[in-house]
Amino acid sequence: MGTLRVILGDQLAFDLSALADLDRAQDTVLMMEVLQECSYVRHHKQKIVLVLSAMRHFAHALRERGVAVDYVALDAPGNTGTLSAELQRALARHAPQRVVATEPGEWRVRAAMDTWGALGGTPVEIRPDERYFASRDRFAAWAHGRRSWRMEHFYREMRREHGILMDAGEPAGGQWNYDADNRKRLPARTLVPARRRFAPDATTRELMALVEQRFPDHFGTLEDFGWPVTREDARIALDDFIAHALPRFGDYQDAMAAGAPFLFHSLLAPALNLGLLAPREVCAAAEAAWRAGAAPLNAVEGFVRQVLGWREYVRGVYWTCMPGYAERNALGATRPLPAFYWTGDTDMRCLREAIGSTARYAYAHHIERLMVTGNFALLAGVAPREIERWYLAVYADAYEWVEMPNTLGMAVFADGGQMASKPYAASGAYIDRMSDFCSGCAYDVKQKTGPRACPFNYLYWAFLIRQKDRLSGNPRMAMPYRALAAWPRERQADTLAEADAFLAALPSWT
Ligand code: FAD
Ligand code: DLZ
Ligand code: SF4
Repeated sequence: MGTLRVILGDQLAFDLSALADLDRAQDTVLMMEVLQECSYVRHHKQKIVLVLSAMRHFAHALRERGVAVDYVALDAPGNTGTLSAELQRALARHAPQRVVATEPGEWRVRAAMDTWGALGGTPVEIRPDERYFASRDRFAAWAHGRRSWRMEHFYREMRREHGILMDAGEPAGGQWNYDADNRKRLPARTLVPARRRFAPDATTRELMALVEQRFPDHFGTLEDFGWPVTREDARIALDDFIAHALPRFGDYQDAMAAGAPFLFHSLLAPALNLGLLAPREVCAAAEAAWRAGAAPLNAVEGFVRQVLGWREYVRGVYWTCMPGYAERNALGATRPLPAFYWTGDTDMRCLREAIGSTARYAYAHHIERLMVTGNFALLAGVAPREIERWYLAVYADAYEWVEMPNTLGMAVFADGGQMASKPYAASGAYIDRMSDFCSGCAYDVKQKTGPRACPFNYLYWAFLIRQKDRLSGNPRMAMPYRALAAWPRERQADTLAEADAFLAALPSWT
């Protein structure tokens, strides 16, 4: 046999580097469903179904193109449960001249891949993953020698380099950034578009039964599974987003609303991260909508900023800072994760909404992740690794390369400012401004202390008091620390005591 070409579950692209010089007559593609990848965190049931179903459909599409695929199913006899041991068995089956793979999205898997060359003496070639705008080297070159890294600087270079939303060397519309237009609260009775969801086909239904049987204790429910599992359906989802949601994506990018978990977001991250869609094509589709007059610039720039900016930036941070990044804990946070992150059982409505849609759809949009579940973990001093493992488990789009910097860097400031210039800490007033959650909450967002006071209020100030030595020198934190300086000593002590009592009463997950 010629070359054995390994494709992982989140590498489902026909133009993957591992397939570049495929010889249909001699080569075999190896795809492996393994227990270890399904259980290294307690993945949401929908995430396991999504990945395995997309893998099975991709294998089918490869076979339809005349490619030989050796597909190891999760319940195949003799399945050893790990990628490395399955590769070893495949080497014995095929005796290939060489193995070719594309670098994985996770340090842990990369470390395993680096041992593959020693498995039986077959040469192993690991190729760069070319599905991104910026290679790992490109990001490292940008980051090298800079005292601080800021997404905005990197993003502008990417816009120039890839000619996206550029006119004659200048940013389209004359401005790089439309963030100021993109912070609107959703007016009451706004009609939110129904989103294109995809009913599970026979393959997906079979996997739903398998996952219920093999992973009954994993987080989340399967009833509302509606993710695209093929490239064709992912393209339909992209077209649906561009036509119905993109025009207002910018305006309500930061808004939150009870019972409306998707708002105007794209829902494309699961398909993008699996490889069913390419970041280039989604940016091109958004830009084309603007050029055709079908979507305003603030929406299109806001969307491109997420895909060309944030997504590429966090990947660069991950690979440049790993493996040490995983251990960062700049604020010395040690609290165990409260149990309600898994159960949704809390009187705080904002958290109940965000965790509820997470369980139901394996989805919550960015502001719910950052300013509700993330903000609470930050203010409560949850140990970064505990909250980080939670995010990795519960979302359909979660892979370490993108999840970890968002959690450690953006949500809980565990990297001490490598990624973000200040912690995204906020009191209940922010959540009240950007959502309708507070009106139906057991707590009162206007009250600062007392049994009915919104816990985000005293937790916010207690956080600032506790972290004074670490944060008060940050110029972007000057305003709240100036306010705090005017507080009498007793008020500070009372706030700390109230926060401590609230946190002490929270059951943690055992
Ligand atoms: P949209 O709001 O429609 O955004 C468009 C696209 O931009 C997304 O599909 C995504 O590919 C990209 N994008 C947007 N924001 C970011 C960002 N901050 N970083 C990277 N890409 C971004 N995103 C993941 O893909 N996987 C994760 O595991 C993940 N974990 C996160 C954890 C935390 C604590 C936070 C705060 C954010 C996380 N994000 C993650 C980023 C972001 O929340 C999701 O990409 C987004 O909510 C996915 O929904 P969407 O496709 O509707 O996104
Ligand atoms: C997430 C996931 C799951 C649930 N299962 C598999 C699997 O059985 N086989 C596989 O090749 N990949 C799976 N994946 C995706 C991997 O975890 C992912 O490729 C690595 O974490 C690197 O990003
Ligand atoms: Fe959340 Fe506080 Fe508003 Fe309740 S009052 S929804 S806890 S911000």
